Amino acid sequence: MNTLFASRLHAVTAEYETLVSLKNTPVLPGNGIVERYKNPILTAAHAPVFWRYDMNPETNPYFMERFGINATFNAGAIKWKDKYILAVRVEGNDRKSFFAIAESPNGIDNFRFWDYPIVMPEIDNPDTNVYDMRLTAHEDGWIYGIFCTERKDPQAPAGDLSSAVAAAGIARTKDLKNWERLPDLKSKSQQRNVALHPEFVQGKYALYTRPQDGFIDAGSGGGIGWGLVDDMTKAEITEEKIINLRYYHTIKELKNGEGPHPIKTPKGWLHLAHGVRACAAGLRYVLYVYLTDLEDPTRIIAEPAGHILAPQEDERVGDVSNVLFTNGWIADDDGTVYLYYASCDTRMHVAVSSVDRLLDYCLHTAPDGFRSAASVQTLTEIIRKNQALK
Ligand code: M1P
Repeated sequence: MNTLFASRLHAVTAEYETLVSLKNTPVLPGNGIVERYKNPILTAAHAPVFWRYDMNPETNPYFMERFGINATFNAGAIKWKDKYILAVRVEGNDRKSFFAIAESPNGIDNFRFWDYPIVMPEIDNPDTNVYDMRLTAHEDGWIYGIFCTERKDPQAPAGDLSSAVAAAGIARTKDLKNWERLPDLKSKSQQRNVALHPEFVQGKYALYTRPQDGFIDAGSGGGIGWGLVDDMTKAEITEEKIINLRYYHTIKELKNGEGPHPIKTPKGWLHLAHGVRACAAGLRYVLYVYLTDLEDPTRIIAEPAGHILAPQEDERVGDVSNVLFTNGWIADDDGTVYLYYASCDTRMHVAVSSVDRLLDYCLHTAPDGFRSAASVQTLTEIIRKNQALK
């Protein structure tokens, strides 16, 4: 082994081990609703050394990267065999995304990737890019992964090499290693941010959707949709209704999308979603929560105004700046909730709350009044009550 190879191997491995072993700590006091943790839980540098490097000194005498990883983000999540599991969107330097499982013993640090990425079978019309998988352990016994599959727009004029078509890809597994690919969801429009509800509703599978006119723009797609499906092996939505609308001058004016599937609580289904607004700096993606009825998951019971998490400090900068995005959370049996979110399509973070706290937040925080005067009225009421305590 040459000296250069040996010293680089040593340095790169030591750097990796230090990174993946870092203990994480909550950022306190926080806002009482949710506590962010200090370190990102996954970055491109968390990709194993044996993914990025050819470890053979004969074929890689300079110990250089042979497969660069650009980003690790937008992970689905599930508690499985007592481990906190993320199905991570890993993006190579070649811009292609794929899925890989990372696991942690405690949900907040020590995330390590499994040795191999997920080999997602292709269908007749192969995906160009796959990303943002939502994991659902459905009551039918399968774990489903619903993700976005992107292909070049066949209608794009010659020379247009960016127009694409988004659809919901569907796969299922029993062990998170072997995946059975099912046909893509059929629906009237393009789709992204589709998530599977964990229970049957009226004897059918239920999907949260995000109908959109084009690849980027939601257009006439009015918000987060809902549709019932008879059979996931040939999933088709014929009737889609919007259950969480976009509104003028709110955090979800331009687009919104369901995050992971909702958590069942005694007071309703707790939802986590992203909202997008436009501003001079471009698009701003923030996270919000809402609550729907246990019997009718499409009926909103409560939706506090504004975001629960928005990009701050280092989270603001990355490949696609000013973005927080989520498609994974885990509710433990003791009620602790781990919210996994990505910043700027670059890295993964965790914030921790509890079912009780999120319900309290939903049920006792004022909804959006859609006008400045209504916000002032809400604030005045809080101040008046606090002053009365003196
Ligand atoms: O770049 C921000 C996000 O943009 C898309 O989300 P949406 O369809 O709601 O705009 C997705 O491509 C997502 O992966 C990405 O994080």
